[in-house]
This record gives sequence, structure tokens and C-alpha cells, in this order.
Amino acid sequence: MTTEPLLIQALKGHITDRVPFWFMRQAGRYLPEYKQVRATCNGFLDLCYTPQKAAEVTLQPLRRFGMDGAILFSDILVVADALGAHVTFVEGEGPRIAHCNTAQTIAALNPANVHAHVLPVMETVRLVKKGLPEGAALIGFAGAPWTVACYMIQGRSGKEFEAARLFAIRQPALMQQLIETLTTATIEYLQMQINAGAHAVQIFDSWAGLLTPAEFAKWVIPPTQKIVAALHKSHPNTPIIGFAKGAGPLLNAYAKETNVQCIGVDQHTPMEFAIAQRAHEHQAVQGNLDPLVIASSKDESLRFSEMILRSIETIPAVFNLGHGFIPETPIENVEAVAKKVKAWRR
Ligand code: 1CP
Repeated sequence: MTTEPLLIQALKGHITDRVPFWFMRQAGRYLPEYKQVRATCNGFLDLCYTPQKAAEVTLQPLRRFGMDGAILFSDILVVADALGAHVTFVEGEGPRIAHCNTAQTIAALNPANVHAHVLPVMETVRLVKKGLPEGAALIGFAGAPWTVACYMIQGRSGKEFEAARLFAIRQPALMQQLIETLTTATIEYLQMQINAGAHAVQIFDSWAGLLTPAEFAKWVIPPTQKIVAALHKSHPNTPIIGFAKGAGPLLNAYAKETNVQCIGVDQHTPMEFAIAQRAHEHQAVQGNLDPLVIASSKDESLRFSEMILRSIETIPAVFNLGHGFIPETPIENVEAVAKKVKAWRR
């Protein structure tokens, strides 16, 4: 009998003796070996669609820091690209997406294109699985429909995504259509990742915090619920992490209504509060370490790590950041936190 990776045990609600860890955006520009591979690519999406290179950068952080989980190297905007929204990344500026803010452009999106388009990503999943260190798990992921819709409507990154929010308020029927298209595509994309070998998946709703409570109840919860229900039906043994960044007081509804096995906790939410919002005692928590603290001070990041570890002492949990690493993060700070978490026992 093979034992399940520690990370998967924790996601399934077990209180593991050692707390498994990984970090959001653990593959990326704070690592010189990532930058080296990235320099050989013709743009960022080229890296996502080149399985050998994407698998290599997925595994790089595990070699350095010994995380319990590798997160598939890809991007949430791959689904927009697969639907036909023509995504490009401008060096130093970020993503550009063909605007999907009219009846025509939304109707033109085609979920039937997704399968063929994401086949290279599935090859990455298979290559990572072959190279995964003993005991480590592979986490697949997708953006949540609301967050991916923000980029598709806005056409680029934003701070407030006002165009997307205005569109949702002024054109609710078209918004519903876009969200449904994204929900269908996301279900298929995640099912393919699990079929290719992902042990768990995370749904990133990075812009959930921009919504009012009424909108959150409309654009975050139902699509997430639908994705989770479909995956639980097709793959009942694969745990799902739901990360609704900025949910704040709405975390309770998110935890209770989406049925995810684990809730992501950003750095703005007190861990004790997040723990109290869980649907049941087997729902795990993940996250909370401020990416700007780990980017700035080794001592402070160790102090906060200790606080997080204490707060989850009797709770099924995965150690992680509250959001992704920034490129300036010193490798030695990451090493120090990884060492601490690996040595800590309940
Ligand atoms: O040139 C580069 O190397 C670009 C930097 C980069 C990286 C490393 C981008 C561009 N995407 C990624 C990888 C990535 N993105 C991963 C892979 C694995 C890992 O975590 O190590 C994941 C899970 C994502 C997810 C993602 N992409 C999110 C959700 C998580 C989050 O950070 O909130 C979002 C919002 C994106 C969009 C995106 N991708 C990249 C950029 C510059 C942006 C826009 C970000 C913004 O709007 O601020």
C-alpha cells in the first residue's frame, strides 16, 4: 500500500504530525534558475506551452527548498487563451487579452476549443509527475471564473478592475453568459489536470475581494460551487483548495457553501478568524504569511511563521503565503522559513 503524500493527507482533513508546506508563486522570478529558463523562451506563454521547460521550472523550487507540493507551472489566463481570447504578455507590463465585453465577443468564445489547446499543459503534468520527489504532491490549478473574467473584460491587469465590475452591474445577462462559459471550460481544464496526474487542485479567485457581498454571492460562490460539485462527482478522491483572496467577512459563506476541502487564507485575514469560519472541523486552512514580510525580513518572517504554526496546532492545515512571492524575495528568507516549518512538530 502506498501512503498518500503528506500534503494530500492534510487537505483531506487529517491533522498531520508535521505541517506540509508550499508557497504560492514558488516558481518565478525570485529564483535565478527560473530566470535562466525564462530567458530561453519566446514570451511567457511560450514557457507555459513548452512541457519540458514548464516541468523544469515547476520542480526547481522543490530541489532548493523541499516543499511538500509542486504547483503546476502555467497561468490562469491559459483558459482565456484556450477559449479564443488571444492572450499575450508584454515584457515588463503584463497580460493583454482581446476584450470580451460585447455579445459578439462573448458568444465567440468556444469551450470546445479548450481540450486541444491545453494538451501541452497535460504533458507538463505528466513530466512533473515523473520527476516529483518521493512524498511530494502535484497541485493543479485554474483561475476562478470571476477572476479570469476580470482580465477578459478589462483586457489587462488592474487594481480595481472597474471595467469588469461596471460590466457585471450594467450587463448582468452577458456577465452570466461569460461566467458560465468560463465555468464549463474550467471544469474541463481541471478534470484534464487530474486525469493527467494532479493530486489536488487550487481555484484562484485573486480578485474576489473587489466584490460587494451581493456580487460575491452571485459571481464567486455559485460558479465555484458548480466547479467543486462537478469535480467531486468525477474525481471524489481529489481535494480542492479554494482561495478567495480578500473575502474577509464573506469567508464564512465561501467556506460553507462551496464545499472546498481547504480554504486559502490571505495575509489580511486573522488566522483565528479563518479557522472559526470553516464549514466543519475537517475543512483545512492554508496560507496567511505575508509575502511582503518574507520579502523584507528573515526575523519577522520567522516570527510570523511561528504564530501561524501555533494558531493551526489542532487544525488540519497547509503552511503557505497569503498571496504569491514578489520577485525581490531573498532566497535565504525562503530557506529559513522552509527549515523552520520542516522542523516544527505538533
Ligand atoms: O515573465 C514572467 O515570468 C511572469 C510572471 C508570472 C509567473 C511566474 C506570471 C505572469 N504567471 C506566473 C506563473 C503563475 N501564475 C503560476 C504558476 C506557479 C506558481 O505559483 O509558482 C500561477 C499559479 C499563476 C496564477 C495567476 N496568474 C494568478 C492567480 C494567483 C495570483 O497571483 O493572484 C493571476 C492573477 C495571474 C495573472 C498573471 N500572470 C502573470 C501576470 C503578470 C499576471 C497579472 C497579475 C496582476 O494582474 O497583477
